[in-house]
Formats: sequence, structure tokens, C-alpha cells
Amino acid sequence: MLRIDVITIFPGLFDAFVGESIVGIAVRGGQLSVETHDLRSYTTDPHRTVDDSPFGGGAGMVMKPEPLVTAIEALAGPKEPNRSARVVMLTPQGQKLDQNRLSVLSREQQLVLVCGRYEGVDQRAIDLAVDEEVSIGDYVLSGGEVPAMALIEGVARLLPGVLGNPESALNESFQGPTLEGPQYTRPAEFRGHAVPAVLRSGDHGAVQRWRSEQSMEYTRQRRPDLLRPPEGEKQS
Ligand code: 6GU
Repeated sequence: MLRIDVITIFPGLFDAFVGESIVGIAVRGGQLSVETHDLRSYTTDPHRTVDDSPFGGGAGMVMKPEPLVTAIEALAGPKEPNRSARVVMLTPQGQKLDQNRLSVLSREQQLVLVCGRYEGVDQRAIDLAVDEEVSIGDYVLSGGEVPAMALIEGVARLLPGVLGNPESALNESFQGPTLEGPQYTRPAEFRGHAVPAVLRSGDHGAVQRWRSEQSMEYTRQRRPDLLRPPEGEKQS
């Protein structure tokens, strides 16, 4: 069972998300638990303040360190080498999330996801309590809540026994080095467009060959970067 605790100022955003689809299936199946924690409940002032203006001036607000560190330590314990929980902050400054990172995270006992908001988070809170920072791509969102949901869904479907057919997790895009090619279902003809004949031929070998050619062609056309060796492993 993977336990995920989410620290956020918008816990309501997660209510429907954790009950539906693959995440709901994982929760009901006992492979996953997701609990949300309102950051404001870890404040001590009457106004329940979670942000303040930046030292040095400038636009926007910064998340205060006290409620964040209090919340993280209440859920994960202090940051020590033997801490059993992994604390992940969702922020555009993080490492870009990929399938390999999801796979590593899905094997943890407990994840504490910290949703950043405003223009940033006091660096001392990150240094004192966070293990790693993760981004979901090079574009701007207003907070880490949607990225946290992406991470939760991505790990939920990797938990043993969650997907009906374990092969469907393996065949999909990014598990391997290529994208999945085109898929078709009934009807065999739609608005004058027929399904490729090989898929209806009953020849499983021919279907497999066609799919792997299509997969390679899709990847060449759409994501040629996936076919190049990773940065740092290039031949001279
Ligand atoms: Cl993790 N947070 C925010 N605020 N924006 C993002 C992001 C995260 N990943 C991509 N854009």
C-alpha cells in the first residue's frame, strides 16, 4: 500500500479526483491511500497566513516557512537519513517528471506531496524539509495541485494489481523508447475511412510487425528526440 499525503491550500480540488477512474480504483482496491491536508490548519495566527511579501522586494508573494515545515514534519517526521517518507515538492523549478521517476516513486512506502503556490516558497523550508522538487513541464501553472494530480495518477497505475491488464502498462508510450502508433475500433469504415486492412487480416505476426513499424514512424515524425541518446551519453 502506497500512502500519499498532499499538503495544499486547496484540498477541495482533490475530492473528485481521488474517487474517480484509476486513482479511485487503486484507493478502493487498497493499493493506494490519498489524504489531503489544508496548509492553513498548520498556521498559528488568527488570519491563518500562509504567504508574505518577498525580502528584497518584487512582485508576488512567497509561501512562509513555518506552516509548511510544521505540516511536512507532522506527516513525514524530521528530515533524517532514515525518514521513511519521501517529500516531493511540485514546482516549476523542479526536475521534469518522466516515466522513470514515476516508477521510482511508485515503489516508496509514503509520499508527501507539497503543492507550491504564489511566486515561490521560502528556500529554508525546501532545504529543511523537502527531499526533491518536481515539475511537469516547461509551462506556467499557478500552483502545484494539478501537477500533484498528474503525479498521483501516474504512480497509481503502476501499483501492482491496479491495472486490469498488466501488459497495457508495458505497451504504452514512454515505457519503451517509442510512442504507441494509431489504434482503431469499430466500425470498420467511418465516413469513408477504412481501418487498415492488416488489422482485420487475423495475421497476428503481420499485425505485430505493422504496429512496430507505425510506432517507429510516429516516433520519428513526432518525437525524434526520443530516438536520440540521452544528454551526457552522446558519442563524440
Ligand atoms: Cl510542478 N508547478 C507550477 N506552478 N507550474 C508548473 C509546474 C509545477 N510544472 C509545470 N508548470
